[in-house]
Amino acid sequence: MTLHALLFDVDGTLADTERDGHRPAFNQAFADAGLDWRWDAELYGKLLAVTGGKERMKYYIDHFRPDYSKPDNFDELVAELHQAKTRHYAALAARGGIPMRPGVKRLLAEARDAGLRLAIATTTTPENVTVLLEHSLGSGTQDWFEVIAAGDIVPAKKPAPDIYHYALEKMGLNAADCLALEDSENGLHASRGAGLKTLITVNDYTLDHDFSGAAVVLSDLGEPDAPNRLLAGPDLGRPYVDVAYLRALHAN
Ligand code: XBP
Ligand code: MG
Repeated sequence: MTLHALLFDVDGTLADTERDGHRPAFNQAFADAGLDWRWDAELYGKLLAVTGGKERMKYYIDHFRPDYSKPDNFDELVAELHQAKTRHYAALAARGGIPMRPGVKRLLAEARDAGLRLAIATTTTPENVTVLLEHSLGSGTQDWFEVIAAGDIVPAKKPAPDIYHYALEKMGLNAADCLALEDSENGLHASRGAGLKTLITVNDYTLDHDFSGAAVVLSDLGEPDAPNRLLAGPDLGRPYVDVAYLRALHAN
């Protein structure tokens, strides 16, 4: 079995986008609309149980705001708030305000050099991905990814496997030929649901998630001068994730 491709999640995996990216963008959209909805970092951790910004807003109202009476055009309001939120997020990302996580840029460049095919499978909105890549990974880097599968392109978001099925189908690859890189339990359910071996790098919001079924759980991808920590899974004897590590993990 040869490793042919890597499928990357975005939020929490390529960059820590949630607490200081998506969250303030939601809050700005709420404030612009004169709503008293305000998501602090702790509440946002609970809201991350639901993927997708529109879905998250509805979950918030249903579970945390019994006092709010929904207008008849609630779905429309949510869609408008989400568009405003996307504009705020894009502006923040365009200022280069959201750095890539350790090892991400190095690994992507090495994978390209090694001839591995690259794709993205995320629940976030496509514009958010392209602006993040352009400004935090580098100009033109969206072309590194042969497929950017994102947002409402599939009817069911993660933890459903649909976005991974979509990306695999577009690439004409079997799950067995690929590895997925994820940061969350919802992401792992999605990738495993599509039959993909999955490498997890945790972040503050996902440290306590249940990662059973992951091929390995790491603190981050690591760098030659900043080794990562192995949290669960096989010790492949390498202090950071490179292409040789990924091939060994895939064959394991
Ligand atoms: C990402 C998400 C998204 C983003 C916001 O999950 O849950 O909802 O928080 O995205 P994953 P939008 O990393 O598992 O893909 O507001 O653009 O929907
Ligand atoms: Mg994620």
